[in-house]
Amino acid sequence: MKCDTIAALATPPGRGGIGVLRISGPEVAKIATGVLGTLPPPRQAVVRAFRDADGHVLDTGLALYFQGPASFTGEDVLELHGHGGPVVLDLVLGRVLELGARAARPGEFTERAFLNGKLDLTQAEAVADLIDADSPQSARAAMRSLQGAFSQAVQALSERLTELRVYVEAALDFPEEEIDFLADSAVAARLDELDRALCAVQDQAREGVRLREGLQVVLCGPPNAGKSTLLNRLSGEALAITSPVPGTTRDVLRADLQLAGCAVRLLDTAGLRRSRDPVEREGVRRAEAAIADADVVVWLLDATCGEEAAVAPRVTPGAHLIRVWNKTDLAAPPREALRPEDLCLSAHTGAGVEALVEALRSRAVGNTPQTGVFLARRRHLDALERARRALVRARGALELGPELAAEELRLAQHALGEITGAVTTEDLLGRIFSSFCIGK
Ligand SMILES: Nc1nc2c(ncn2[C@@H]2O[C@H](COP(=O)(O)OP(=O)(O)O)[C@@H](O)[C@H]2O)c(=O)[nH]1
Ligand SMILES: [Mg+2]
Repeated sequence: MKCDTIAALATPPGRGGIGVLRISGPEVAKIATGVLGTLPPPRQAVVRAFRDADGHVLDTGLALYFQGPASFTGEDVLELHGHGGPVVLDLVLGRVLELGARAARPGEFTERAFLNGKLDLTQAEAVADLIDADSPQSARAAMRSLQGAFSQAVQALSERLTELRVYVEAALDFPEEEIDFLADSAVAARLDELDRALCAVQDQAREGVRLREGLQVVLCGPPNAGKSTLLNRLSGEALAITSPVPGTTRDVLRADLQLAGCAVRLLDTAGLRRSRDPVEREGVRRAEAAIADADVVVWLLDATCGEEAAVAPRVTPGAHLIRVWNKTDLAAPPREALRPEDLCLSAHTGAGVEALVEALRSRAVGNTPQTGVFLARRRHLDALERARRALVRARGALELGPELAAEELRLAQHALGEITGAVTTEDLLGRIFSSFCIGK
């Protein structure tokens, strides 16, 4: 039920010059009359006394009424700007709740704005990202998303997909005459063009995620290669347990570092090997998931063992792989396995680590986005990737028949719809809005 009235403090708790209480929903006019005596004229700031049930003045301040749908949430909204003291604000909030409002959940105002069509999902997320932005760059990128840059890019892809679907589905409806035009290279060419456009948006979104989360660097490799020792060396702290016993690390460990002012998120993972131990197997599964999400994968090999034991990590296209031989204080890497681009170091003594830091730093600097990037989230990357895979499958299906191609194109469009919220599930909305602060 979305038709009740919600209220919350929109300013942070604690003392301040002013504190703003926000109320949204069908009961706003009744509540305004109860607190202020009369309903203020819409969109005009008026000075009023805020009164309790007995008519005693709790506070005086500005009242601002927005009549739905011309408001942030699309519903009737009242803002009460009082003095910013926790007790006095609490008294006014108590009065508002007494008049029929209920306390809002985190993000509920923005959720209503989304449900009432005031914002799409990427814009709603951008509201939270703008509030959370920790650099001028990320604030600007969040603002671009909020103004709809990301939504428009996704929308444009979706429209081109629609045109293509119309074309392909026509072949379904008129099988005799139209079957040829599927084999026709025009459809294939348009699919390729769309694929390129999708890749471009994917690149921008990837940069946007990096801006939000930092460059994601995953340390992986066989058990005992020295991954945890390297994490500790790079972070300058004994974060991870290291030991000669293979399979020590099971959980993914995280260290957030700054390299030349660029945020880097370093992840240490369980060694990649087959195991019967269910806990270790789960560790390997998590390692593989981290690798799939990485911007840079550092594949660490043990110079004392050679390459035979090593399972190559499966790196996603667009990510960067750096192969590193560790324990070079004990042995030189096997000559037949050493490639010219490999790095050699000792996590134990620190020799050669600077070259790896430099490689990561140049990657992080090279990836610092320019203007024009919109802030994006992993969920967007995931949806873009699913759309892309469906397009690739559609391309392969063209020769097999329009039914298969049409279905893949439908799936691609569905994935794009998840980004802007054209297609949503309760679960997804719950996850997104619960991460907001209360009052937003
Ligand atoms: N001599 C030497 N030993 C190392 C080096 N790096 C790691 N080790 C040792 O190798 C063992 C396994 O290291 P660990 O970091 O736990 O490996 P992980 O399983 O890849 O995380 C530990 O006993 C470490 O002290 C190195 O560069 N040189
Ligand atoms: Mg380890």
